[in-house]
Amino acid sequence: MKLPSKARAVAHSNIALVKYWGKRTGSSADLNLPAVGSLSMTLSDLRTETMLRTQVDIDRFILNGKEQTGSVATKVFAQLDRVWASKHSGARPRCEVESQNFLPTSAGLASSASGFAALTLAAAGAFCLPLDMSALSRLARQGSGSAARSLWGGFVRLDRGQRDDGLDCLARQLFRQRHWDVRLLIVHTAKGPKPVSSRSGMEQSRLTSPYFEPWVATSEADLDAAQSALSDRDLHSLGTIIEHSCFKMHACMMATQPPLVYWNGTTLEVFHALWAARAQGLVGYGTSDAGPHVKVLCLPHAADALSERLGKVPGVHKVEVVRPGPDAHVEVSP
Ligand code: 2P0
Repeated sequence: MKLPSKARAVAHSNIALVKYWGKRTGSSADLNLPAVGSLSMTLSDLRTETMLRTQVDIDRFILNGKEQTGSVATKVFAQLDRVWASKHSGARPRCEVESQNFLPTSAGLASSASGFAALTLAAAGAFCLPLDMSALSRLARQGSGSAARSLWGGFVRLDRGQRDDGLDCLARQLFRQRHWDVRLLIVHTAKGPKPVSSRSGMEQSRLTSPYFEPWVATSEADLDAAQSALSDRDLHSLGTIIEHSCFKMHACMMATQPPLVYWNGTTLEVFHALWAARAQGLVGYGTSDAGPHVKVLCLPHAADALSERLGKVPGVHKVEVVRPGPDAHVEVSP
């Protein structure tokens, strides 16, 4: 079978409004099944662009212009193996993967989400897989849980499922990009990568945090309530749920042994400033991931004033404003 010579994919990053933290046990670790479902907004602007070339002699992975070796490259080649083995038998062709992240890498801004989604889609194009987004999302999830949500634009839900084989752990688009014109402010409170990877942090939480089980038990209700609030374009209801989901996740992290504290002092100051603004009628709701940055969901008319206000909190480096982003896509060259 003659493969295309190259495929170029673009996938946008996403931020979970209802969070994913922790893996299911009792099934193969390679399936990377989440303990809880999640619900996200895909982001405009922040994205990964990946070019995959097949007519090469050795596997290479170049990220932001620099060749990567060690565990980062190993994960990328393992993902190529998965995508290849889902349709073909025999040896996978050697590949050169060149990715550009238009966002900070490993800083709690979901570079693995857009990265593994773009990689999976580029590999699917280059290896002649059917472009069935649901199936590709399952493969992307095996690379990184949050990547399962980055195949679609707009608002996406990933259900945890019950089956040990993971076939019912599925992501789907709930609402398209244009469903609701909201803004997400990304309030940067630090520079550089996070100290503990999500994958090892999650496992530590599952093993040691007394709040892990309640976290899992209460997540499904948050998902359903968030979906309903999103459907109604009800910022107050959605905002209340996203802050609750974020703080529950961080409580679970902080009660891990040793403590997992992804926040810095500025993170908390930003939340206080956000709540003070809200009390005065300037409305936004915050969330934060496995990193110190704060993301604030608000309506367009509040974005500028809130950015200005949060940008003045000491320790804040910059505030970016993004919107709901588009679907991932791939172009294949013969
Ligand atoms: C999320 N995070 O839902 C949550 C909130 C971090 C906190 O998904 O182990 O890099 O590769 O599946 O996808 C980060 O986790 O973890 C993440 P793996 P991933 O966005």
